[in-house]
Amino acid sequence: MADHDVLVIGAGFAGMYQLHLLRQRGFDVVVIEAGDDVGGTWFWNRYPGARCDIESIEYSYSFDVDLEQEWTWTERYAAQPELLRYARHVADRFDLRRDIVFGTRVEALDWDEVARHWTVSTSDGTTRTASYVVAATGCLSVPSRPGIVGLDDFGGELYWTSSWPDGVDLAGKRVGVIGTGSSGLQTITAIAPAVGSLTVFQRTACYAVPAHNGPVADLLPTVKADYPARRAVSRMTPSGYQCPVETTSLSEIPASETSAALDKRWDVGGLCFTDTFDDVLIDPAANERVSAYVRERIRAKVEDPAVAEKLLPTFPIATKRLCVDTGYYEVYNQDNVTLVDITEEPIERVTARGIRAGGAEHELDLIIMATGFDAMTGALDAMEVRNADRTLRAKWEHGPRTYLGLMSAGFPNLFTICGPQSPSVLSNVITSLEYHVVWITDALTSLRDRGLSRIEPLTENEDNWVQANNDLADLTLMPQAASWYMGANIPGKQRVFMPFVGGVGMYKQIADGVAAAGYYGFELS
Ligand code: NA7
Repeated sequence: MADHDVLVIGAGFAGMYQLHLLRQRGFDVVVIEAGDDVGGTWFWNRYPGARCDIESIEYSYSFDVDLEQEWTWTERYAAQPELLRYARHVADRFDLRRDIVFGTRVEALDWDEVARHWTVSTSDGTTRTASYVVAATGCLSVPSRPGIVGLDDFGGELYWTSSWPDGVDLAGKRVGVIGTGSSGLQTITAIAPAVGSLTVFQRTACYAVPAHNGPVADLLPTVKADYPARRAVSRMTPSGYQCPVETTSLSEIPASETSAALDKRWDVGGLCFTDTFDDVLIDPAANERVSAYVRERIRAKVEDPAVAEKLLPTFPIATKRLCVDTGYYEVYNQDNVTLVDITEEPIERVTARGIRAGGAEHELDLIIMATGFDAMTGALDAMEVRNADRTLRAKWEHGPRTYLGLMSAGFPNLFTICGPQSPSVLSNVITSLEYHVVWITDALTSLRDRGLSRIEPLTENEDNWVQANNDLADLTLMPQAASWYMGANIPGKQRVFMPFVGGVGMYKQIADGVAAAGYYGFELS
């Protein structure tokens, strides 16, 4: 007999709901969480300006109608403190903490075929057994630690956006930021008014579209009155959320009207800007039209044309995660802000006094690393996941191999929420994780009801799913960018497009069909 029916790794938004639903179905569950509280991404990422890039009315649980009604979001895009408060509220409301072990990291999982359970070893030196393990470990939870020479020699303060401590005083200091993805952009914009000087080290210029953030109070009564219907629609969209503009093909809009169509979406802002053109990731000409439009917008915002030129992205828009900004480009109009394009002036090393790039030493009091994550596979790779002499890390050496992003052949009874080859990071992740939690819980309930205790995908079906994912990605422009979707930000990582590009609605139809067909492609015993 295992210690637990199910062991869940991680108490972020996925792990919390997984605990709640399994408990409701009568399973004995324990959750192991590395942090000291719930919230996952929103527990760790406390850097100045940290904010969600999906609208709060969409980026919220839909599983409980009372929760939906009682929680009141203040802003269109919720900031990190509000998201963490929400996570804590959910933990209190559903009494989740009593089954969560905090401050403890899972280090190894070992499958025992005879006993039919996983033995889970944790950083506190203990082991637990569980019939099933659900990895709710997050897609962007393991920071990338680029090997920049001399980082340890820096004599000033050094912080990572992904593990920002409380009480950092930036006032009047000479600050350097490395990285211009979503985290870098938000940090740069938030700290620019307070710091003495700001030097931004940019490797790749990003596309940022306006958030048009603001209070959401006016909208909430209508949304709350219609939440169930709204959620049902979101679950069938490609991205797991809705936009207030119709989706269309840019190539079908007459040339004389494309500017107006782009202006309209710019005025809406956020990820809807590209999401509402269904050909932007497929048709190079449509993509270039949208990319060029944003470049023009950047030129118009930045006063110094030479600086503006460095800020212009060249890769196809939306093939890397679009950034959502509030005054980012305008920061470069401040006298105390310097942009260093490290493709022209490469970082040679960090010194005791700052960063030397392109032969010049930038003296700094404080360096902020906003250099991203080992996305999608990082958290699973960080654990020893073993079945006899096989490890998941070795199996995935040339890229992740999953069936539906839910399981991997050779590793029975181990589920991943929002694993590679599921829509996850290309979607409103709350929509995607809720779907996986329900799917997994239904599967476990079905196994229990039928007196079964083992589930594993068949290799042939897994191979077909991997192939389908690659084929779908190759129909798009996505593989053209050196993105973390491709694993391109981690030296030595296999370059393969990791998320499922077919969209949330299509994925749901496939995975619903698999379950309805008695878990087609899985071996149950
Ligand atoms: P991202 O989007 O991966 O951004 C990381 C940034 O750091 C990006 O500009 C990188 O440049 C840069 N980077 C990474 N390594 C280096 C080195 N070695 N030297 C210089 N610059 C480097 O991570 P974020 O945390 O900003 O955002 C992650 C997701 O969170 C985001 O997509 C949203 O979904 C929310 P690169 O582009 O690789 O050239």
